Amino acid sequence: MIDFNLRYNQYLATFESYAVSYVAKMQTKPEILGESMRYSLLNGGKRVRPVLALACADVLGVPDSEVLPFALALEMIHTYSLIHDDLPAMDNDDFRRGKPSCHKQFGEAYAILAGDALLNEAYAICLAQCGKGEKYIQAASFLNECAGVYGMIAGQSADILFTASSEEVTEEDLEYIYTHKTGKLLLAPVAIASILGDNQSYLPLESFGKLLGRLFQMTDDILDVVGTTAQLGKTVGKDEKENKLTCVKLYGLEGAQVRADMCAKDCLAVLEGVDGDTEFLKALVNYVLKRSN
Ligand code: GRG
Repeated sequence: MIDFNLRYNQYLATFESYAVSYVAKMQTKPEILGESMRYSLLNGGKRVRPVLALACADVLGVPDSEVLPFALALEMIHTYSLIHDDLPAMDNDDFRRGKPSCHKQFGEAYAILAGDALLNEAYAICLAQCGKGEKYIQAASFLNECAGVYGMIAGQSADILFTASSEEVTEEDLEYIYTHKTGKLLLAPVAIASILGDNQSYLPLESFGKLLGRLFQMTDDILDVVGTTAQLGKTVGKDEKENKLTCVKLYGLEGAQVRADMCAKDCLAVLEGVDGDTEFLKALVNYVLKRSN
């Protein structure tokens, strides 16, 4: 039996040292640009997406060195989205990962620029991989699709549109937000690992990534109700206050919890179709289901 925490921390340490050494080499003028990027990127997130990328790569026998650049690009995109989401014009949160959010630390203008710069740097990292061959181009394109107009940004736009909407909201609307806002960036690490592994187990891994993204957002919605600011490092209870479309709003707390349990079971079931040792991924499903931050 694997020691889940030990393995998670090993993947995390591998990613962290790669990310730290990459950003240490960045020389920006003015310095505050690099400082604000590093502040948010190296600010102690859970690193679920890079851990997923490394874990899926392990299952498929893809070396860390192949997947790490994409994992870093992905985490940079995730970080930019959090910086922009925290801005007053969006979700307006003063705290992120237990610390002042980027705009509270550096001001709104620098926070916008730190987000923009992280997004650009993410694609610079991907472009540098593309010369290695077709599958690297495919991996970079996949990430771009997940993050962009037909991915996370579409999901965030829908989330804003449905917040405090006087229109009747449906299960389909919620599904759209889940799939795009959160789901795409959790699908990306899983699918990219498979692409880099010459599409091994692509279909079951794709289903796994989609279901895990759904589960992740369900537990996020639930934690906004049952979690504490100290645990989560951000303000809680905002979804209800702002009348956001969440699974708790649609199904009630108990209904949301039952659906999260069902979704976790579906994640485990699709992993049966993956060739290789998926014990860590199964334990990761349980971690996402039971997470407290
Ligand atoms: C601004 C284009 C744009 C998009 C913003 C990320 C996002 C989209 C909104 C933030 C709010 C939210 C609930 C997003 C869903 C994804 C999510 C659960 C993000 C938090 O991810 P974690 O828990 O954060 O992995 P850490 O801090 O651990 O990295």
